[in-house]
Amino acid sequence: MAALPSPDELCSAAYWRQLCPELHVEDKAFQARVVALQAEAGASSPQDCAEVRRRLVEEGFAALEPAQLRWSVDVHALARGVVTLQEHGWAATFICLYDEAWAMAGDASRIMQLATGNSLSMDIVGFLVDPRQTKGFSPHRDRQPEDWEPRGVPHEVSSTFKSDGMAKYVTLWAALTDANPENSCLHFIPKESDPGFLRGDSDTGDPLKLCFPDGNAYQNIRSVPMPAGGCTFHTHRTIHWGNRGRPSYTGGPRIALSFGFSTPDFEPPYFTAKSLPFPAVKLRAALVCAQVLNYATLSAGDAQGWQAVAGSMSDCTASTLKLLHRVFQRHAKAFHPTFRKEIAKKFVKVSLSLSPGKSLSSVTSNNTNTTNNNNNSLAAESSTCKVSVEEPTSLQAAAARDPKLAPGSGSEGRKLSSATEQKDAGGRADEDSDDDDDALAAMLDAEADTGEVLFHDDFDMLNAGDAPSTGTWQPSREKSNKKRRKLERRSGGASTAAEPTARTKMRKTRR
Ligand SMILES: O=C(O)CCC(=O)C(=O)O
Repeated sequence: MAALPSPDELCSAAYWRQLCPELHVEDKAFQARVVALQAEAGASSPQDCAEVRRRLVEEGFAALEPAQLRWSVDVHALARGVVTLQEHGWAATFICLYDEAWAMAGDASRIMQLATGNSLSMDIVGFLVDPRQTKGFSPHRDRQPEDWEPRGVPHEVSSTFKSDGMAKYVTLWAALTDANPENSCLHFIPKESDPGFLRGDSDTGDPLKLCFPDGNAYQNIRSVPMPAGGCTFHTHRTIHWGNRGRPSYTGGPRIALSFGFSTPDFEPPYFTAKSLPFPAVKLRAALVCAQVLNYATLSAGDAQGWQAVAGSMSDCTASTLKLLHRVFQRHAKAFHPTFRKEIAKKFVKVSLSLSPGKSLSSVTSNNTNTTNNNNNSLAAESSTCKVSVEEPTSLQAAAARDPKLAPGSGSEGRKLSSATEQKDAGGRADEDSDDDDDALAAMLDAEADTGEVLFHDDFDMLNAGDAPSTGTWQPSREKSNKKRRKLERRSGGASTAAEPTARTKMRKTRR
């Protein structure tokens, strides 16, 4: 990418059309053809859907071969699109800018309706695994009590299953290219071999150790290689991962698109289903930008997994994060409050983890060698996304952030210090840096939006200046307070954070 586009370009159909002319964006004729095809027949037979249901309840995962599926679009065209996007510096999830991805979401929704009764939650993520550089996600469960408790769902895992045993959250993972152990495919631990599946995980124990009490237990692992056009299914409690492929592998990358499906009481859709089957391009752009931020905390705990999601964006700087956040903010009102809160937290957290001019990959390299000081290999922060990451030391290192959010080095082809980006990212780099502090503004916006104190620790830490000395910028208490007051005045009054009545701290949680 010669220069990052402006938020306007990012939200325009024309920009995405010229990147992948083979695909469609807001093409009414194409959309009508898809809808007609979908009306003719389901994407899989009722018998196959019934078998998926049975296997999900019995084992926690299932699979359908390409011959059992009838997608309304060409999955190879989607895979080529992901490669093209990657070549232009965009994460695989940006494939959701195209009508084809939403056509597939519609097909998947029909299968899921029959197999589970769950609806599209809009947690859609693209993966491109090049075994020479990246791998699939490390072992994790998609959801933990920290994710559902804030929405009022009881802590007990049993409350996240329906009375017939079906999970209230199920993922459909579609292989857009062949996926096998050479280039990474998915692996599952069956429900009956996983004590924490229904019982829950302890904060200190390692769920994987419980699954593998002896050598024989490793034989319970089930690998599911899948040709392009096939798909797998797993519940939110099923431990799964994408393996590390063979580094000397010379075939094509493994590309996949995963769609989350939930019940509204467990996890409401990120935006209303009324926007389906083909959401407006602005909404797609906002969702994808938010999803990249949503998964960006992975950079600290599973660097290569993060690279599979983000591609060359894995190396992005504060300026790119800011651009993503800005695009999301433009349409934030269209999203569910819990998702808005989640994205604000993630944006703040990731932004604060960056040193001046540094990229997310430098956070990664700082953290990959650190030992996880808890015993839980599935440990994670609270996050409504499919990742399990070690709690990054980012909050402790928060004062290492860049006050001017100065554009820094980008990855191949990404000129993050481009004029376009600087203009959008403020273009005011030489002006009052207080006005540039999007992370602080995001904290206040999110707190005003939710009426909750979400960032107490971050404010305190910034004010106290107790972060480890990194030789980089550290705001003084006075400066930070001044900035806060200024932002509060701008947003029309003090946020609830100014005089907290109930303190809701950013919690360190585990999965
Ligand atoms: O593709 C991968 O490596 C991981 C996929 C995954 O964890 C998911 O879709 O839930």
